[in-house]
Amino acid sequence: MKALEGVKILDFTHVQSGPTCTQLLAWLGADVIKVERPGEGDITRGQLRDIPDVDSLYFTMLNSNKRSITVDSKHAQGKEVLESLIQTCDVLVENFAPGALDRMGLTWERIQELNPRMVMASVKGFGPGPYEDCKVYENVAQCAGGSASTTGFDDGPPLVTGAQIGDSGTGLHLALGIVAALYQRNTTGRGQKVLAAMQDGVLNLCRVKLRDQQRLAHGPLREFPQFPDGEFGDAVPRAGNASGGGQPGWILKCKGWESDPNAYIYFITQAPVWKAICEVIGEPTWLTDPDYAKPAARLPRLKSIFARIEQWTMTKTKFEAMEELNRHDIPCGPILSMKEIAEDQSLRATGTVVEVDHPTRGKYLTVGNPIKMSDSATEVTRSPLLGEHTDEILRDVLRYDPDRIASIHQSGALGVKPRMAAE
Ligand code: CAO
Repeated sequence: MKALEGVKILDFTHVQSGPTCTQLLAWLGADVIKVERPGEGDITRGQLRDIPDVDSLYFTMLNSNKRSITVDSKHAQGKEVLESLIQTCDVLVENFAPGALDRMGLTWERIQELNPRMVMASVKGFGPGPYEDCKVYENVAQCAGGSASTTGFDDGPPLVTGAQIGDSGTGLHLALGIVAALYQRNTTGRGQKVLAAMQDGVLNLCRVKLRDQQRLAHGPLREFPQFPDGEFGDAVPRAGNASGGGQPGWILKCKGWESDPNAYIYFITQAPVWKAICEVIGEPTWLTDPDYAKPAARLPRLKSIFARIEQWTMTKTKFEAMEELNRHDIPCGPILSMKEIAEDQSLRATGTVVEVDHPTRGKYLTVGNPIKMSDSATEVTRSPLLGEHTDEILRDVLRYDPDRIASIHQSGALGVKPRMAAE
């Protein structure tokens, strides 16, 4: 038994934000039926391809554990199929550009008419306001949500981050909204609309920076690298690698940094282990020296303190430093490359990195479910081929008889007839 067993999701999502949401729901046990445009399907199937004519890793890594049906939503009979699916499913998830679903005739009013219990969940770039009609991709959301202006170094331009906080982050927010709406439906019997705007999702993840914006009114941000010598303007500046929390931290070089771009460690000068830090790096006098003994005294000297600690970290590899510092409970983190993560056996053992077999691609790695539940285990299965389950869904989910299935195929609403999944 899985947590969301019995929940049927009509997955009208594409690209990244929506698919991350429905993939999570599939891992939690929901039956996710991905509706795709006949012929081409989700645009990511063909984007960033590494092997010709094979679904890209972009697609396969965002669409595990789903079934695929191809339906032309603008074809009369395709619309009929979609409306039957709306009547059968519990949740419709979509991340089309604003207005696209309405243009298909699937307004919220129509959806409620068809199925008052339906939860309709959407990702949009922006919530209601001046930008509500804009199309939005990941980095647009990072910029509009406050991440880019606060990321990077003070003397450089704004930076986007590698973590897909706009897409995957918003998918996560939406998944939570869907699960909560399903829970509320148990009491009310009604569905509801759930909206996660990417700008809002990014801002939610950047809330510490809005905290700092308000702190700025009361004086300089003393844990920032701009303190004490630099200037603070009227907006939160980029903090480089400074910690966003109350424990100062920085990225320091380790042995091999000259040739290895990831031979670095994140070092946190947590106050309760200051004694251990001083002993490990060989600066015992810092324990009693009034310039170093107390956290507030250290703030204006962080640059030189980290430079001294770096002299020590440069004598160790990042893994040696990690081992030694953790022996003293000093919080730190090696800068792991994607190669190291892909090869990490402990991540494989927990199912966080999973190898999956695919009929046309062969074996590939994907990121498994980061949420581990004691009574709802996740087995990651491969992404579906385009339209692989079209007939299976018409037959088993919509209970259409063979004549009806044949007639819909004949109409052209499903594209070219795919092979049955079992064939
Ligand atoms: N059958 C027929 N038509 C279909 C279809 C199907 N099965 N599935 C989709 N379509 C049509 C839509 O109806 C739409 O047509 P109209 O514009 O004529 O109404 C069309 O495909 C394109 O949809 P779109 O506008 O959503 O796609 P796009 O590539 O132009 O824009 C994106 C992509 C992501 C910018 C836009 O969808 C968007 O802003 N989404 C919301 C924010 C979001 O999720 N962004 C994250 C993207 S990941 O970085």
